[in-house]
Amino acid sequence: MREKLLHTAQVKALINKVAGFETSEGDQRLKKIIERVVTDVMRTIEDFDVSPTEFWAAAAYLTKVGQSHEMGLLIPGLGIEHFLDLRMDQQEREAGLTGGTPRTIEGPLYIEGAPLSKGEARLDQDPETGEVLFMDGQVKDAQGNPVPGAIVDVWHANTDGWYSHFDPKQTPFNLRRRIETDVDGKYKFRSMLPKGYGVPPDGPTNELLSAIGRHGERPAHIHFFVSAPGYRKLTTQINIDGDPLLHDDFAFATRDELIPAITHHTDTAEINARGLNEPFATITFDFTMHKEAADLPAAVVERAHAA
Ligand code: MBD
Ligand code: FE
Repeated sequence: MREKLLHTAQVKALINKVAGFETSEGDQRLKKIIERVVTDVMRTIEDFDVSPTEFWAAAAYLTKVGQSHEMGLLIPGLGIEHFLDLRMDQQEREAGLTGGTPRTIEGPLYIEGAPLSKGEARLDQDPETGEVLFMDGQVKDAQGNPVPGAIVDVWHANTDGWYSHFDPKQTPFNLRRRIETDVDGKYKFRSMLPKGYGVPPDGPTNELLSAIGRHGERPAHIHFFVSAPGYRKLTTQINIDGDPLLHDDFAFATRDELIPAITHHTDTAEINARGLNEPFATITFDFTMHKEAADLPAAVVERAHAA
């Protein structure tokens, strides 16, 4: 077998210099991370006999991911955003924090500053064809007490699977609202049942997923941030039960506790009572929040949002 260059004194000395170990300047932890990442890239090149042409194709690929603003798609597609969730879950468990509504990934399509209202909201402001959804529930603490004044920040795709702000056909903040829970910790909203999202078919994320035989589709879902003073911010989603991709999400965000029952109402009297002409759906989902405490991983994840 050919000698591994990575094990030679020459390459070890190279990596040592690359990572900045020959100077006392700079951040020590970052040096170790750079050492690891550079070593792992070199190991991959060597073990898989990656040619220079292949390597430069990979560099060009990453450039394209950035230029297409698809880093936020590639990362969940590679399971890394879900892995970050699993790590936070683990750290919480180790600190004795269990139960509560599970977190799941934020995804790349949140926009700050959605209209704020008290108790209830209507999310669909643009005309759409599809099934009307009424969703309601309560924000509670770990003991089951209501949390009034919590902010339920909700966003989801339209009936074609597109998100406002990222879709020139929708008006700003369509299907995005912040709802403050009432004295009983309750929220409710009217909207339209979303369709699942698919990554841009001609983009670099889909290019890689296709090359490894995968798809870039998500089942229909609704995103939430739930926050209240003194509580740990909850980042989560619910899935729309019955979606064929429920357990085949390219972003790995589905969790069993996040698939509430959905009721499709077809009774004429019920339809009329809601002032509608077509069958509609209802979902009830309560959020259970944890009090903030010491020795827990930060519940607020700082990340850049489109604006
Ligand atoms: C989405 O709507 C989403 O939630 C994720 C995680 C990735 C792409 C689109
Ligand atoms: Fe989404």
